[in-house]
Amino acid sequence: FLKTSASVQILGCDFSGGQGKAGVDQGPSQLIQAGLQKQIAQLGWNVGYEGNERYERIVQEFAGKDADIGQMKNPRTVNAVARSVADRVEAISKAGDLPLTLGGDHSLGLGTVTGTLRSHPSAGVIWVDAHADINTPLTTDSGNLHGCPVSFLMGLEGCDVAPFNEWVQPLLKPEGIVYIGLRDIDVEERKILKENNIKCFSMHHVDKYGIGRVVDMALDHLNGNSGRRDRPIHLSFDVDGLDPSVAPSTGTPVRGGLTFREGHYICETLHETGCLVAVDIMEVNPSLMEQRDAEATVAVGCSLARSALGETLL
Ligand code: Z70
Ligand code: MN
Ligand code: MN
Ligand code: MN
Repeated sequence: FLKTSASVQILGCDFSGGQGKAGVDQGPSQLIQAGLQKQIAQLGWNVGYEGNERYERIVQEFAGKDADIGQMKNPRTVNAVARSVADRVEAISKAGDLPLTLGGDHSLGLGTVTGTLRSHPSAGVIWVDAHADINTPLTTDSGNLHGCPVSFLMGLEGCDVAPFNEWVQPLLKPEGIVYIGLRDIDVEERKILKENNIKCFSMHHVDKYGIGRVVDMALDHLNGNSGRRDRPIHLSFDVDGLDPSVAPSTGTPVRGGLTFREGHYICETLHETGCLVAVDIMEVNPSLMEQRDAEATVAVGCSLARSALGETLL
């Protein structure tokens, strides 16, 4: 657990193939250039940084030869990248370090959560996002695989499909994930969420209960209302969960999102549990909007990561 791990290993995933907009592959290098590695070191962690060229090589390997499979776009590339991410996150986690994965688009979540669950089979997931990312190859209209990682993690109907079925295991149970921040859900995703009885705190719930009670209820849900708070937690934070006024440079901004403080409160509280075993900061796209918007979005990405690693607690 985070309590005992003294090292953070940053995995920079320069990858945009799970959606259609270029530039999200520049998220990791911009977060690093903004000083993230040093900032985390100043919190008292040993910090390593790896990744980028590994994923560039995979993207090159499939360039020009990755035709759609059914609705799915860039399936071989997304598959190979997620598989590689899963192996790295697993290895980092099993070495007792905390993997901090920087995206890149959220199709990477298939890799990060798989890696975590191989290392900590009992881990629960907190998925902060405007979107549920639970389309299947059968329900996706866009064909963008960043809208599908959660369904693959659960092995929902339609996900037993090549090339993913060469390695993806249904490691995540519907009761093992909680969403916070939802406000843009497709019709068929809504059905999937209902049928599988998946715990969702939409922006409506954040308004109704306040972020404090929402995070409390999320932790209670993952811990089976046991009163104990000892389940390992993977935080997968899509910056579009934040309001576009806070994180404008992202591929699919949706108004009415989490405030700066609400986003940070989630990270701080999860740090406070001592049970965080992995963190993802996803969908930072510095090429969108004005330069100052990009800088603000990169800065908030760094700041969320620092909060998850204990910055704001005294
Ligand atoms: C839509 C789809 C999505 C992020 C957009 C959108 C999914 N449900 N995820 N932006 N981060 O295309 O499946
Ligand atoms: Mn997402
Ligand atoms: Mn999203
Ligand atoms: Mn559809």
